[in-house]
Amino acid sequence: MAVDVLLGLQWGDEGKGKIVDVLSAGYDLIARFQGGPNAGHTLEFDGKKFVLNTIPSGIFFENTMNLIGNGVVIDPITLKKELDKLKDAGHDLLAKGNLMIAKKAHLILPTHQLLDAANEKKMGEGKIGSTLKGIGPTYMDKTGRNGLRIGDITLPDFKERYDKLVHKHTSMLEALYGDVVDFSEREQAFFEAIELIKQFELVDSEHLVNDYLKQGKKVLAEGAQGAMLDIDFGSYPFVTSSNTTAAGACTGLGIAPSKIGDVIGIFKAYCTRVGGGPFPTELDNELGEELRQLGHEFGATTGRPRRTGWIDLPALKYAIMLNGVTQLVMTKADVLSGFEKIYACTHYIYQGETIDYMPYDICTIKPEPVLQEIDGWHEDITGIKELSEIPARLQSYMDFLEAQLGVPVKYLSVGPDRVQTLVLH
Ligand code: 2SA
Ligand code: GDP
Ligand code: MG
Repeated sequence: MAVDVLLGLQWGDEGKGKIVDVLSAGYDLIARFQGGPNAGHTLEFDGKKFVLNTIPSGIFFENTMNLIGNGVVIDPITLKKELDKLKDAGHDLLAKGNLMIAKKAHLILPTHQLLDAANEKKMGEGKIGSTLKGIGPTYMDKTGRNGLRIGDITLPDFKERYDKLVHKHTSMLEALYGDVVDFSEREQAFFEAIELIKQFELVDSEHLVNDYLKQGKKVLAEGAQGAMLDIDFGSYPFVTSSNTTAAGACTGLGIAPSKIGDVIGIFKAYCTRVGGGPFPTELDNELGEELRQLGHEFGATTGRPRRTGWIDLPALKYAIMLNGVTQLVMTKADVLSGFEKIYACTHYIYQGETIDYMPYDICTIKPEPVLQEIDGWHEDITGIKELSEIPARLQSYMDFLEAQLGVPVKYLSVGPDRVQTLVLH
């Protein structure tokens, strides 16, 4: 058995949460492998809507286990809020026993968030546009070999270890920024949340996942953010601090590359980005605003307006290559219904040359998109159930994309609800 990986191919928010939920019934284990509560994965079914930040999107299926993997960074306060909210909605994960947490996952401390905010403030105009959830500083402590991990919470000297790291953070904040705001309330909430986390099964995720595979069980690794936000290959430095690409599933769960099966890449029929950084096909105009309103393009975690633009094929091809994508999922095609013409960026004009790949530096030298005009479709597709109902012009848009990208579009999503999904192949 192999681990299938599902991830975003753009700048995040492609609809990963929705699609993981759709696929979950066919898997025994759903495992988040990177990122943290910067993620907002939205699921809708039976008239209800849930936004998950740290918890995997497979929790609504009776026979599916869920794992927060070692590559994830966990803010106990946010995790407790997520768990409490789910419990209020009738989904008590502790009672159900369908969530496990990797001992090697790192902890986000209240002071990591203070550092995140202070760093962003210092950068001013050139800021990353972080979600301010403490992601960057936590991964810095992980790679700097200072971090605290979930497994540490059961150690008798956890409080001393915590105090030592907090002392380091407050000294940094004082030295760099002069003062440290009071975080005693958050600290109290942190330790309360730790008590709740202790009640969950804390596991060695590498053994757990490999044992699942040995037993012939099906595992789906759930990515967060998107390929263009990858720490190594994204639009650096406007990226997140983890490997959002398929390689991150290996390190973030403890599985060998030879154990990866299908790689399911998700993209929107257009493109969005939230936060700072380059966005070659951005529509910073009325049309972009129309797309934002029609697609409800606002951050699922922060509520920030997402920037919108046309689909970017050089960026998508790059993401498909990096991830070894074997199946594509196109979401939000319904949002484009009614546009007379839509556009796809097939090439960039970069330093006077026409190129069809992602160049090294798109931050200081902006690629100009070369756009191909495509006839739009007018039909409302949100209720379609049969392949025969797909409008001809939408079908030719998908045929065009498949030809350009060289990978089949296996699923088409035509609305936010679980049932608004068509299997194409
Ligand atoms: P961070 O917080 O340090 O990881 O931010 C670094 C960059 O990564 C971007 N980022 C995201 N982009 C899209 N969606 C994300 N999740 C939320 C959502 C975002 C929100 O689902 O809508 O609510 O604003 C996400 N998380 C991180 C971020 O914007 C920075 O550009
Ligand atoms: P994720 O981070 O990739 O899980 O995506 P988000 O949840 O941040 O953002 C995707 C948004 O689009 C959510 O509000 C989803 O409910 C919604 N969504 C997902 N698929 C579709 C679709 O096919 N059509 C429409 N209209 N909305 C969708
Ligand atoms: Mg999201």
